[in-house]
Amino acid sequence: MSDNVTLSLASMRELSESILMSNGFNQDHAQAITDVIYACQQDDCHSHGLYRLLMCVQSIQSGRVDGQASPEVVDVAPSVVKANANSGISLLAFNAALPMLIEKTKQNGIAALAINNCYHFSALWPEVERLSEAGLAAIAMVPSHAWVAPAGGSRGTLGTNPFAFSWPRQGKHPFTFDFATSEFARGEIELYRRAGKALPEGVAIDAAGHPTTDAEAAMQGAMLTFGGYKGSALSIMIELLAGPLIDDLTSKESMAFAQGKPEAPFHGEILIAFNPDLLSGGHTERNDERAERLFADIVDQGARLPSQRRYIAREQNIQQDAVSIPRALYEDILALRKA
Ligand code: NDP
Ligand code: PYC
Repeated sequence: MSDNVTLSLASMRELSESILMSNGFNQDHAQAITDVIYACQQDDCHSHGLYRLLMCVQSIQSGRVDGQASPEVVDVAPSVVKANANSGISLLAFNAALPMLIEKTKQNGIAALAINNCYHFSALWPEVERLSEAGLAAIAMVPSHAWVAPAGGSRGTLGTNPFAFSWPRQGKHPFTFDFATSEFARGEIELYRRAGKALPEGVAIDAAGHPTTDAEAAMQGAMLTFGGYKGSALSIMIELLAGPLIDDLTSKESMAFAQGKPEAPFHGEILIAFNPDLLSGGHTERNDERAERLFADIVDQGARLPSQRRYIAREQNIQQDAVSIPRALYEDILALRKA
């Protein structure tokens, strides 16, 4: 028997929605969550694809995530939208606020969306990619849980704090990147632990503060930021912009709020969108060409653009109408289905 299971794209969607709904998410939440899990799995982003069904179900089973929550969107100012997720998973709040964020950005050149009171488990690239599909550049940031030591420190204070950026391109997929500011995302370490694989050096320290390549010891100890003090400073910026700036929790506060329960982190999210047309004074065409020359210069020397791997995986998986996941994960997911 193969160690992997192959699913058609339609059966992946059906599996995700049915697992979520059988555990108490209403159809709107199940669809919003599935859209992002599906997009990640389709692009072979394994740490935030079907694997995340485990976290979503654990979160609702812990009794605090509201699977029926209706988000409220508030028009705060010409360039500011706030969305209260009301203790639901963040994604429905994002979907509800997206049209207003796009509209404000188109009118004013720049606009921000603060999502508050959300449980957050997802990759950020699907969100910034949607803003670029509307012709905008965008960034997005969230804290998580205090698993990551600041550079020079020895205990978790910062989250894995992802940062995503997207730039629209005429007739092409956007230029998008999205990464944790820790050397590895937590989800990636969990996948190493599940596979019984050693981590590379420089990813984590154990509970005694010693470097470790053992995924379990890393989870008991602290993860490290990427790029030493530089990643550490970016991570602190994300704590501030997606925490106190928008009246929401830091990673440390979010971890305390969870009280040790295996839930998705509870906090806020900030997105900022930019309208190239207004900011370039109406000269988007010539500036798009300059951006394309920049991308071409990178690719010409054999380097790859972020998301290039993802777009290739997307094309292949759509063509084959199939994604592949480890059998052990598939069985864990099936075990989540409630009668
Ligand atoms: P990765 O290290 O896998 O990849 C990060 C980015 O770098 C991707 O855009 C990737 O493009 C690009 N990239 C990778 N290798 C290269 C290369 N050689 N040249 C150019 N670009 C490259 O990401 P992480 O593991 O840090 O994060 C994975 C996901 O986890 C993210 O989507 C993030 O949002 C999510 N996350 C979510 C959190 C949350 O709290 N919600 C917390 C932390 C992470 P490509 O995809 O094409 O390889
Ligand atoms: O992979 O670090 C992570 C993560 C935290 C919350 C969701 N994903």
